[in-house]
Amino acid sequence: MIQPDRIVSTTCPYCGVGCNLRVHVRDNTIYRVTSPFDAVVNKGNLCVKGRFGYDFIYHKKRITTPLIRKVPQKPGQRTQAFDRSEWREVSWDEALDYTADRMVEIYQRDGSHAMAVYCCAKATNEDNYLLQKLFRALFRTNNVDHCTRLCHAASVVALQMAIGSAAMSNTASEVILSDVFLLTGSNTTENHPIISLQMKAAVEKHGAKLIVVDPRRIEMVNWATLYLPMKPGSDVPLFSAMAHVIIKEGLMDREFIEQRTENFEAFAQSMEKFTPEYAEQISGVNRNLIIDAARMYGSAERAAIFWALGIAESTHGTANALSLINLALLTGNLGKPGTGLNPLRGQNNVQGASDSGAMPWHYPGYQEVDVEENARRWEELWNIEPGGLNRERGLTTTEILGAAHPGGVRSLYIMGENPMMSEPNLNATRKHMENLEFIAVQDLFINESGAFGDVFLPAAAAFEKDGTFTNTDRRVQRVRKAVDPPGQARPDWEIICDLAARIEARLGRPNSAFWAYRHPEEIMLEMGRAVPAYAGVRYEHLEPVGPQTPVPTPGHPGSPYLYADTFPRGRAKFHPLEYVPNAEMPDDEYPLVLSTGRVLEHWHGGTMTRNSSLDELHPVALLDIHPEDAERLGICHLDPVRITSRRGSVVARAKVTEKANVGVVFLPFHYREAAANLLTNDALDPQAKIPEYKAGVVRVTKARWEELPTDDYQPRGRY
Ligand SMILES: Nc1nc2c(c(=O)[nH]1)N[C@H]1C(S)=C(S)[C@@H](COP(=O)(O)OP(=O)(O)OC[C@H]3O[C@@H](n4cnc5c(=O)[nH]c(N)nc54)[C@H](O)[C@@H]3O)O[C@H]1N2
Ligand SMILES: Nc1nc2c(c(=O)[nH]1)N[C@H]1C(S)=C(S)[C@@H](COP(=O)(O)OP(=O)(O)OC[C@H]3O[C@@H](n4cnc5c(=O)[nH]c(N)nc54)[C@H](O)[C@@H]3O)O[C@H]1N2
Ligand code: SF4
Ligand SMILES: [Mo]
Repeated sequence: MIQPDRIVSTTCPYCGVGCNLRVHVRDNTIYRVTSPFDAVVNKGNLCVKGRFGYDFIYHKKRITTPLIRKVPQKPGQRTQAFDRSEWREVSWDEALDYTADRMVEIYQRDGSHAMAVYCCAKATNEDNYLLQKLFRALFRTNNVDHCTRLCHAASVVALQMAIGSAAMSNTASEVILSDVFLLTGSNTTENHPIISLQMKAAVEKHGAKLIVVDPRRIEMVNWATLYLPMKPGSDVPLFSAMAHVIIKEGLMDREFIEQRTENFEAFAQSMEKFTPEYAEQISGVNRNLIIDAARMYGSAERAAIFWALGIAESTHGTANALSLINLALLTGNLGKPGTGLNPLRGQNNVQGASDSGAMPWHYPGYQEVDVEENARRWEELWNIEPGGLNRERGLTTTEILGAAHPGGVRSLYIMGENPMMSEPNLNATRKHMENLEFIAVQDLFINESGAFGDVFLPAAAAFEKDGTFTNTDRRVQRVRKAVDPPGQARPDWEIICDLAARIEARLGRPNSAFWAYRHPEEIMLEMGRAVPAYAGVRYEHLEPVGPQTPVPTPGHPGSPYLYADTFPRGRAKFHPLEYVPNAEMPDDEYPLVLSTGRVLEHWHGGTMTRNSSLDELHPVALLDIHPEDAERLGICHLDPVRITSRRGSVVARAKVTEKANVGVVFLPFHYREAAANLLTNDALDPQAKIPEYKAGVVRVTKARWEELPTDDYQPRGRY
């Protein structure tokens, strides 16, 4: 057996569970990843990504020197350059000078509204804090956002409206204390694998009852007492019908409602119409199942709700999330262990990037940008003249690209995101990218978006730098450098500091804000000075277990569950609801609903996992389709199929499976050669601005074998 030179403790760079890793290093090379049995988050368990998915850092396509495009790009005529021969290798000085020159030129000509940045939920809290600081303090813009907009934005907006805070209220592992838990819109086994183990243990070892509500027969259904196979987009009527039953049968917690909530009467009145019969018509779920679910959840001593994107990624995502929040308020299932409202956050550091201010309407700590007192607080901390910071809410991820035209956004800085795979309606996204005047990219690889860039700044991966991630249950955990970055790649925070100093010099305000950090810990301390939830975070207290925010003072043990006595907004608020159908409903031309999402082995646009050994396990795009639908269309297992929506068309292979329900097909969005987002609808939820990824309509037809994407080969993995 290889003897390691060192074993480094760090945090998994993939999902929001935040598993604790031990990285085994020999000769400055990672050769193995394990996890200790006493790891607080994951008890030594890892999924295939944490265990084997680290080798993307060694892939031959990794970029390790700064690059500038050889042919200067013009707005309206930009092209993608994946091949390194289309780029010139340059020094860091040249790359950073060039980036600063181009951005300052655009800013001085067009003003702050021409500038925008995508932050990165893969990068650390410290990286994100600095990048939003750069754009707010130097370019005076709030056009700062990240993938949270495409993710749980609706959950965040709904929780802010009802409670005043958006994070998970409880700790995922507390599920073993629940008598009943409701799981909806979350394919937990594939997307939060270690939390799914805790859920299975809750059922098997602790006798908890599980209610699954999902349009796909996901694996967790095997552990469920009740499974409600709903039609996509019918959440509001279904969960409101549960509320209807709970009210009618007197199962609500009157004391909790009276003492801790408001607006109950208006809410109860709006629930009148949501009878189980009405909900059955819309959701396709038998009324008796809805009544059983209501009784089960409503009469439990401790009941928790877990949800993910099936709720949020909808044109009525905010209402969907409110329908779940209403249920918890109605039954007083908040403020105790084993209860709560738990949106399972996706990226390793999406909670942290949001906390760190990578959002257009908020400074770090969810402080609204249009509140004078907040702006003054940050002006003081960042040494900016009074009135200097922009008081207007910025544009969101999707709005930034929509504004890519003369007079709108001209310069986009992308740190670790891939809109050309992750945004809806990619044919439209492509036009927006083409129309930008300047694009700077800070990533590990030239991904589909980076290929549009003018300049590429090679970043160090999580295994190559220090910092912190905040996981889905608000735990602040250390990220530690295990190996040196390859070539000239540098940690994100260092790149941002060097760039900021150059921009300041060009703007004639040298050293206006502070950029000379020696270690990420100094960045965290600065953020803690103005963000109460992080005020007590000290690197030395993150050993061996990081505390859960809020951590108001140094040495504070952290907060496993929230709202024991009060809610951030005082009383929690019930919201009356109406049913609104999806933006597109099936018709003769497009008879099937297309749901999109993930598989266990891959990550989003695939930049990391498809450049790792994980790709062998699931190498091609498969469209899940129910046997009845397949038979009707004359499609056999693994046949090539063409999937067509109003926006585009792709060819993939069919996976005939009862995991799909009749009328709903499912395509993962990981595969560039069959990009699901060429098909998806870019209609947005009016409040949260999140797109309808889970419910476009499509037509599926048999395709010819030669229509399969050229790099398709016989699937030999799990299928
Ligand atoms: N392997 C892997 N894991 C990941 C990721 C990854 O790319 N790969 N990404 C991470 C990220 S960023 C995120 S945000 C999470 C996402 O985690 P999930 O939300 O679990 O991911 P999806 O695959 O999008 O699954 C959405 C679920 O919602 C269901 N659904 C679809 N439509 C509806 C509806 O109308 N109502 C309801 N109630 N349910 C519906 C789907 O059937 C599916 O079970 O995963 C994280 N974990
Ligand atoms: N159809 C459909 N589309 C979706 C969704 C869906 O369910 N269906 N889900 C949406 C959701 S929930 C999300 S979160 C988005 C995700 O969308 P994105 O955030 O755009 O996708 P990722 O592929 O995770 O992009 C991460 C990038 O960061 C780079 N990276 C990794 N580590 C680092 C680092 O330390 N530093 C730097 N600088 N870069 C790094 C990776 O190489 C990669 O290029 O997709 C959304 N799009
Ligand atoms: S469950 Fe998430 S955090 Fe844990 S090993 Fe898998 S990807 Fe990493
Ligand atoms: Mo996400």
